[in-house]
Amino acid sequence: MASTAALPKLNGKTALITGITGQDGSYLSELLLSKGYKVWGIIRRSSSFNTERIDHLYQDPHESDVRLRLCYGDLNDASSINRILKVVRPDEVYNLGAQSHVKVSFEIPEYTADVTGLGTVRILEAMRELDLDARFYQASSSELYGKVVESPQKETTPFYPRSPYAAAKAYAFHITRNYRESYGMFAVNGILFNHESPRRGETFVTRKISRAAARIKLGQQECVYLGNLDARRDWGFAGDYVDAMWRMLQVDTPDDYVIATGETHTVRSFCELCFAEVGLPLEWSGSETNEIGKDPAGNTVIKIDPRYFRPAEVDLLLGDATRAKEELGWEPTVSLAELAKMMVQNDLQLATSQAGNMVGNEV
Ligand code: NDP
Ligand code: GDR
Repeated sequence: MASTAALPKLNGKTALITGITGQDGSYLSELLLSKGYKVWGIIRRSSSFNTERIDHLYQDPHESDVRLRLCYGDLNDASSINRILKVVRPDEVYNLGAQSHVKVSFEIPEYTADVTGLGTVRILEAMRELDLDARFYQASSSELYGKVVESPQKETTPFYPRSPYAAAKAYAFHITRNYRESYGMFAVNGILFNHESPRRGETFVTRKISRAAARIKLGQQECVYLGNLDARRDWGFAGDYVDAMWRMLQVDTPDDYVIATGETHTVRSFCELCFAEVGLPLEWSGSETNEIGKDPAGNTVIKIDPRYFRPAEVDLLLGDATRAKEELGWEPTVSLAELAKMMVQNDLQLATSQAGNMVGNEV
């Protein structure tokens, strides 16, 4: 772990990433390192290792020409944010850190508001106070659209947050725009629709399904419990979406952009893709509220558990990324079928190499 107190002089472009240990943080680090950036990541102290997604990028800080460095900090600790910004003085700041689980945000709403909402203004205010000439990216979300007002959803679609998480992200969105308009800062929102990958957290629905399909195929798990199978999402590949983040900070004029594939699918159809990939095409039966998915041998492999339903659901997300395509030259490259295949194949490998646990099934 590098200490920000003893920073070597850095040359070239430097990026600071909050949430570097998360799905997007790991892909963004890879992208920026491949472009020659020096990357600083803020990590939280944990009682066990929490850097698994970036371990392959780790460089011993004692070696020369180290381009990835990590330092301890927390979005709910303004002093740590101030200190890190003061010492690192990055050219670009990517704020990806968040309590990012929508269902969990109903259980810890205040904490979510603090980290996911106020964390953003802590960074912006520190940048302003330090008079830092850096570009700022805020990880805004399609959850802002919440209840369907218009479809497909684009930059001009009104927000209607449906969870403490989305409400916190709405604050973060507006404060980012406000600092841009008030102080002329280069601060932008990427309104990213759901994006997934083999590195997706195990409690988000796509990974929960791909992991279950693999483990059921290998006899390590009998069935998976899910919530609302009718929810529709616009799912893309995380690797494509971090490229859009970077592009947003390279344009001349800061603006906010929707990033999406322009296709929407149900949770049920993602189940079908994943189970077909392991050779277990699904048959559905049961009532609307108690649907079950069976494999070709008649075994029940998907059951509904009401605890996975949310107090308020986001029924339909479908994004229109026309502005990003025209102004950033951004395009998604991975179809949902390819994404499901990529995730299931990775989970098959993982399941054969390690005896997994069931902790991920709690949320
Ligand atoms: P993850 O949940 O995978 O990663 C979240 C990151 O935030 C982790 O590195 C986590 O650290 C860190 N973090 C959590 N709490 C704090 C805190 N108090 N202080 C500092 N860091 C903290 O999220 P994703 O990578 O999927 O998403 C990245 C960002 O984009 C998030 O802000 C998310 O809300 C947003 N977003 C994601 C979308 C998606 O589909 N993936 C779509 C739209 C927006 P640790 O590893 O220690 O837990
Ligand atoms: P989401 O992702 O809430 O869209 O937020 P998630 O994968 O958690 O849920 C997607 C949809 O699937 C339904 N669902 C289930 N969800 C989970 N987690 N577990 C289940 O068992 C289950 N069964 C059905 C949900 O009800 C929901 O409709 C993600 C996060 O990455 C946010 O940080 C990000 O902002 C948005 O995507 C865009």
